[in-house]
Amino acid sequence: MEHIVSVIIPVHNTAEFLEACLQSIINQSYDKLQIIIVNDASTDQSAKLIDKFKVEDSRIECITNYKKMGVGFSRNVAIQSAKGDFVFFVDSDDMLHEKAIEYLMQASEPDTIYTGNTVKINKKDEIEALIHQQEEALQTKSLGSFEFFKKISVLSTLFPARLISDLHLRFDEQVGSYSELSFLMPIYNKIQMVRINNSYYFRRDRNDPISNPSLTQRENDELLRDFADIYSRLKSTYSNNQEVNFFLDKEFIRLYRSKFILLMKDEKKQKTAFEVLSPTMKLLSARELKSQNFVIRGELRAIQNGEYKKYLRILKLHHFGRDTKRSLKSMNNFYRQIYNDIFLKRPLNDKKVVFSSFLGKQYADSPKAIYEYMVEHYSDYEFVWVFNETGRKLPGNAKQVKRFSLAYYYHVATAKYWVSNMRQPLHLKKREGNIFLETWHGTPLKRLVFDMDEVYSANPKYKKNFYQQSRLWDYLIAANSYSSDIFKSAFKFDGKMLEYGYPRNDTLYKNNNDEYIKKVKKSLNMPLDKKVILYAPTWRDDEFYEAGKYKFDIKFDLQMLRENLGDDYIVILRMHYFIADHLNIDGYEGFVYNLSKHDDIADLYLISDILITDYSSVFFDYSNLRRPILYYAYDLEKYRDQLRGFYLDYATQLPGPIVKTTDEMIHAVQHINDVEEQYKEKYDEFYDKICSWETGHATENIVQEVFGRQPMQGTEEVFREISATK
Ligand code: C2G
Repeated sequence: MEHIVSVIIPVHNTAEFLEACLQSIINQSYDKLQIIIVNDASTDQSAKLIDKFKVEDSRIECITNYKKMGVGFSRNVAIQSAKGDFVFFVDSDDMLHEKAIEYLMQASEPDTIYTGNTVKINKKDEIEALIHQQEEALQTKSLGSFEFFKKISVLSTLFPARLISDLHLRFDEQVGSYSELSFLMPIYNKIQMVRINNSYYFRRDRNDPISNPSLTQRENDELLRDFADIYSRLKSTYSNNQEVNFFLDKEFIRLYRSKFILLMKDEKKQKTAFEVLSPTMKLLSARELKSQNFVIRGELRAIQNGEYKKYLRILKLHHFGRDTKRSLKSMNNFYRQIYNDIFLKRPLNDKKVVFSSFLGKQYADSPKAIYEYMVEHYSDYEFVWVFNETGRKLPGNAKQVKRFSLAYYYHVATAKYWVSNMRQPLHLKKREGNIFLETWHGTPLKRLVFDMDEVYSANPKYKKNFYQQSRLWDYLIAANSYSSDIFKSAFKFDGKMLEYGYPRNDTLYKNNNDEYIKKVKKSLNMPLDKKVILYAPTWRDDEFYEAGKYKFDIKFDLQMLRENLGDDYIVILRMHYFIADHLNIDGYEGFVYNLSKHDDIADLYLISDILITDYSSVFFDYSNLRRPILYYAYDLEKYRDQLRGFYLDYATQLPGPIVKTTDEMIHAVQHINDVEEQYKEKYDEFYDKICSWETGHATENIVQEVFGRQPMQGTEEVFREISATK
């Protein structure tokens, strides 16, 4: 007779992952399953999904907690209903390889616990690729208790039901995290463990630890509270069991050094954390204490004795030693230590502003507009520009510093104001009194941060880092109400939104005249008798060499373009600032101009007659000029449906046509008057939605709000004269 496996899945608000999880369970090749789902008072769509699966599969049973009871309680309730010969736990955001349970069931030594491989996964298609991966013959590996238990997890493991009932294995119900320790400790060193390498359990590394963190993604102070609680209780239960004691102590120190010590760096949390740590550390065995090195031993002793101040002193020394060691490894680490230890302690200069645009790559965008306005009207301020390559010709007398140089760190540490159009480096610290004006760099079409489901970019910590960085922003500029709404949800921004239009677009109102356009064209050595097509696409999240260095090649046929349009037009190619590939335009001189390295795209908007783009935010800005826009979206389905998703309906809400081939592009350009006529109504609608705040005066409104109004020139003198005559 085949054995039954009871699969236990506690669920709390995981609707976005649950379908994939349950599907992977009902698809198991080993089908003698009792599937017990415990809905722990979910408030999202989880209950609906569970019902749907229940109707489809009679092996599914559901238990509902009407109040949130936690994962320990939920698993315990399910254990009581488990009728199988084995129990297998799955978390509701994870997935199984289709043969995960079959492989474990093939191994059948009695009195042995079989466990599979746990693989961390953060994208849906990674899982899909692996899930169908078939393995050959059974591969087993004997595990020591320490090796098995140190992951403090019951996942991916087949537990004999008899073992659970004989030893009354239960999860702790008082803690949110580490409740497995109570379940696992009674079998520590009592039973043989074997890993079956063919069995795969896919553990989802959730990409949004802010909105819906998994238990392991909780904040360190919550983890410390739970660990301290369960550790203290288990130490007393197992006071006579040396092996369990040894294991618990080792775990405590491991967690202290990897997680809890970080709390001690956080001035807001260190005192409370110390108060939790101190009584708990008293339970640490002398043997474990002795095994630590001199510095750690000193720290642990101070914690045990409740000597808070002494502890902080030792810790400071510890960090100093570690930072110094690190700073000897690279110049940048050295500068960072000087930034932390010296520059951040220098007084803040209330009249210093540090500007940066596109990660130091360009003198452009809203920071440029703000700077140029301030040069004229706020002459008593000191200005610093951050560039990757300094020595540029700028108006005014801004200092230029190389990004991540010692001078850079000095100025970011001592300037009261930061003006940037992108996220600041994670390691920069905001001081009391610092004001951060985040201009951002475009009205969004593609979904951003917390509005994205999957993250395909080079950095899997995108959401977490973004959240941390955007907490430092005091002001954020939104060019239209559409952006303002999106930024609130996508960035979870709750600071001051500046709603005056984009400083970077003021030039589109001030300089949209023949004289200016001719001047720019001449400076770029362009013919004055040809019309200009500007091609400015965006980057593709999944095509990169490394973070910040993306691939791109032109997909339309330049030769065909020249043959058909060359008499009347020239073409500007303008790549996104993330693109690392160099375009080869040999042979197209005089027809194609590669201006990817040109600083400010606004001038390119002004000199062009038609914009061709894809999903870049450039068309929002360009629409201020009311000139025609074509959308060359050769990979629309992939980009929209898989990589990003959009805020607008791409097929119906754009102010111009989608062209997918070179032929269609040429045809649209040749009939551009018809295109304009055809899209007139949509364009007007779009213009009203996107450009209604733009007056050409966004910069001055924003500068006055952030930096305060400057006294009118001459006012002080007049005032002084009046006072003197009184
Ligand atoms: N840009 C440019 N040249 C391009 C593409 C973009 O100079 N070929 C500049 C434009 O100023 C544009 C900005 O970079 O508005 C942002 O580029 P996007 O293509 O929109 O992409 P991204 O950097 O991902 O920003 O809310 C906007 C989004 O964040 C998009």
